[in-house]
Amino acid sequence: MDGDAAEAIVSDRELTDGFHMVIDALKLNGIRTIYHVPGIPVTDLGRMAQAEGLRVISFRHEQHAGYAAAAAGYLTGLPGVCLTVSAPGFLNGLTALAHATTNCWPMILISGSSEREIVDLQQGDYEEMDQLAVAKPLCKAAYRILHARDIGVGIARAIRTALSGRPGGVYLDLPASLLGQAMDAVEGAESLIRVVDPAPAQLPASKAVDRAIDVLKGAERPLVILGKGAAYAQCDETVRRFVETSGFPYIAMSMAKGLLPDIHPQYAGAARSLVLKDSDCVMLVGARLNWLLGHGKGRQWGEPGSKRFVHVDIEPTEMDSNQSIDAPLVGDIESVLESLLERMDGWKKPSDAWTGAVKAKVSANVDRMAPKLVNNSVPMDFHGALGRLRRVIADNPDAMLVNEGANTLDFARSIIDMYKPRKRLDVGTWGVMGVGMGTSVAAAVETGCPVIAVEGDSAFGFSGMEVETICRYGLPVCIVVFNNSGIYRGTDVNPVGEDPAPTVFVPEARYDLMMKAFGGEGVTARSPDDLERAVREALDSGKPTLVNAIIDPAAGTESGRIGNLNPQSVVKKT
Ligand code: ADP
Ligand code: TPW
Ligand code: MG
Repeated sequence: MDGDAAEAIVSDRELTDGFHMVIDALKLNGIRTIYHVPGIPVTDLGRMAQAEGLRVISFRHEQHAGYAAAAAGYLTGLPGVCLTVSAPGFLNGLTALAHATTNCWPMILISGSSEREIVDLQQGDYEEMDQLAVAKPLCKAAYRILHARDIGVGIARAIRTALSGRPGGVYLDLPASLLGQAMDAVEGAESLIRVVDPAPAQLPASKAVDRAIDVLKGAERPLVILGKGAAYAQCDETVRRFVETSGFPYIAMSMAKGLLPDIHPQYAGAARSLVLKDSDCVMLVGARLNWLLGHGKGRQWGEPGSKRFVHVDIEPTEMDSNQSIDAPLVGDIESVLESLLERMDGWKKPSDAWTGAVKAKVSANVDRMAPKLVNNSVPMDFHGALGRLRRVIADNPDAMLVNEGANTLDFARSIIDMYKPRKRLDVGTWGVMGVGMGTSVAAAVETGCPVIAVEGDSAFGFSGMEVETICRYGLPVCIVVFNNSGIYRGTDVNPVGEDPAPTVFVPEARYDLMMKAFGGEGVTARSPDDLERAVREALDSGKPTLVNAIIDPAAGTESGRIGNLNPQSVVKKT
């Protein structure tokens, strides 16, 4: 065939290209939303994705698009997708990818990149960077696709890697030249892969289940700790049946709150110190014995050697990471709990002596807290303000609660009861400030429920510009800024000069005006009554709202409840 004839045949055929194949591959695998910041070389990818029916949420900064994708992964059990431009945009998205991986949430950071030939010879391309190498240590896996015919495989690998086993972040590098590569449309479509069963059930070995049942039967003072892995697993009914059949008291890690309602009779959250110290057997379900649990040792855990541990996790290497595990149960939470339940007919529940002691402690602590939560003091303290938000959530159990800050986080976690699974989204395993607005956007977009974002004023500042994103998409997000004019407190003074102390902000800053600037509602609340009214109005209206809640600048404590982690100087203060 001469050249002209071949060309005629080719041009008669329908062509596709890298842009469209990426979009088709994502859609084929159920991805519906892309969190994004446009620019070279992915501007058209975002536009075309929107034109092809994907929801494209365009942010002001990639970090927040990334946090949105991370939260979307946690909420949906499908990888959240963030799309960024090369080098600086990629780097801005990377913190979120590492955050997703640290939290065991599925996410894919897709970034455009410069030309390989130029990058590899370091010849100074536009936004040149060896992004694959940079991403590798910060995620589960990093892949690069060089040819349009490999897009199907590349996206399939990214999805399966993000979802299977312990979920996590995946980096997918798309050089600019890939996107424009042409391919026969039929061959292109045939090369795409729909990932079948991306998170396969992983059954525990029968011996491991027997061993765990023996340990649990031998326990006199058992305790279950539910972690966010149990919430992520979306087997809520199985978790409930296991907890209720066992009769064990349980506590919930921050984001597992509401997996069973926090008002459940077996919930021992208000007796946390007692159950950690006095239990003789602790069963961890999708929770790691990391810093958040004091590594399973130290005073809060009672006498060394006083406990046996049963650990349910999909990741085998998590076992014994901090404490010797007597009964490792490696598998997915649903399969593991179902296997246990099969052996629990006629289960003998723990003694009244234990469950009664726990309940007594819970009610004593709840009673002690109650009066603090109904105060209407001005200036507001954390208890007065959060007591009202607690009531609002009780009346609106479907609302999503986003929460970050130090005191604002720690108090809200213990004061605000959650009633339904996966409603509480916060700073996660790293304690990252700045997740607030990205997470709020994802919470609204992925669930369609109203969002209340309870934000320290410092925490809010990390992502404050995204209020424009919230207004632009008209999302039902009510941000409550706990404005104590600083990080932890607003009272520090510089002992030697004119500059403000490093932890304080402009006093009583008008965060409410930021929301007004973009067409949303902005309100200042000085009393708990004002605050409650403003948040209820925001929920009723569904309009983007920012409530600037003025909190006593002296009310907080250093680092909230983790001040003990601050290193201490040995030099005496002058
Ligand atoms: P928390 O901070 O709430 O204590 P972590 O993030 O420390 O929770 O722990 C979550 C754990 O859940 C991780 O170790 C992860 O491997 C595990 N996990 C996630 N999904 C599943 C699942 N489907 N089945 C079993 N374990 C899971
Ligand atoms: C990405 C360090 C932990 S908590 C916090 C900072 C800066 C802010 C606390 O002040 P806020 O809350 O939000 O006003 P409150 O109620 O106590 O006054 N950078 C990142 N992550 C973390 N964790 C920090 C800095 C930090
Ligand atoms: Mg503050």
